[in-house]
Amino acid sequence: MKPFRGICAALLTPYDGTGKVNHSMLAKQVRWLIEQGIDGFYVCGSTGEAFLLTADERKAVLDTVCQANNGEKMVIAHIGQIATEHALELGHHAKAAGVDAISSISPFYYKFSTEEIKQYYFDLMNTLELPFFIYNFPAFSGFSLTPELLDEMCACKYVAGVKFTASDFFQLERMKRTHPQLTVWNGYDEMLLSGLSAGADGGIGSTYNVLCPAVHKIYDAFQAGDCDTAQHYQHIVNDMIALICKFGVFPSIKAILGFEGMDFGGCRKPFGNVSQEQQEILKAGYQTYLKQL
Ligand code: MN9
Repeated sequence: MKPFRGICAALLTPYDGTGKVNHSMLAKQVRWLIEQGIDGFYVCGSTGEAFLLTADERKAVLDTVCQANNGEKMVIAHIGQIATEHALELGHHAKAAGVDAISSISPFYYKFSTEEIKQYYFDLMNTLELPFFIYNFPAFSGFSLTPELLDEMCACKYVAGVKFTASDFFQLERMKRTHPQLTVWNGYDEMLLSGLSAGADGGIGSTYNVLCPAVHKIYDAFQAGDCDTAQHYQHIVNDMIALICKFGVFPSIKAILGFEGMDFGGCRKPFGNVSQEQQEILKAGYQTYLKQL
């Protein structure tokens, strides 16, 4: 099994001129990221527009990623849905596709009780019997995985770790301290170094689709104990992330991929897209970024 650590891209979903998923572009992106030094892929998460895709589209996206990856890097399939049964449908497909691990956001929109959310996770893990990463993203899901709840969830042997998209690094530190065997993935790219300092084993992020070389330098320098270099690259990365956040995360990253010759075709509505003027600013920022590598 591949080690669950390092820098993973939360893949975006490209569309063609008719709004359909562009599978050849997706395969191209996977191969390009492998050349860029990526350690793995998180498929159909928030960044992949999971909840703007149909279940069939999500399955097809995962198939394309697995084929293009050809077993080289780790693949984590996000199977989150509101209904347990729907998540399981994606989970069975992911297992057959041969993924290394699965992951899910907590069921959202309805105010499910903690007990119901716990049961959702146990149902997925015990049915699918694969390493599982709990996707903790309170800002979007409205539900926060506490260290205490993680303790309870660890009664299940399939818990492999947490994708921690939050900025309470005390919580992250407690989780890792209590469960050193788990992998904790830092989820906010602009705070990768902070997450690593608190004990994270790596990061899964949207901006790694375009910033992998510099982000890997943060990770490698931190592993080597060179915090000055790690901080230097976090600053360079954050100059770009600040622009990306200002103009809309997914449309901006797709625009930058366009500068690399990969036309991702914007995001699905109601997401908007970047303007011509914003594209120019992103292009200038990206050129400055590239010069600093
Ligand atoms: O998966 C991503 N979260 C979202 C994590 O996109 C909602 C992050 O990579 C952020 O996009 C990134 C920019 O804030 O940190």
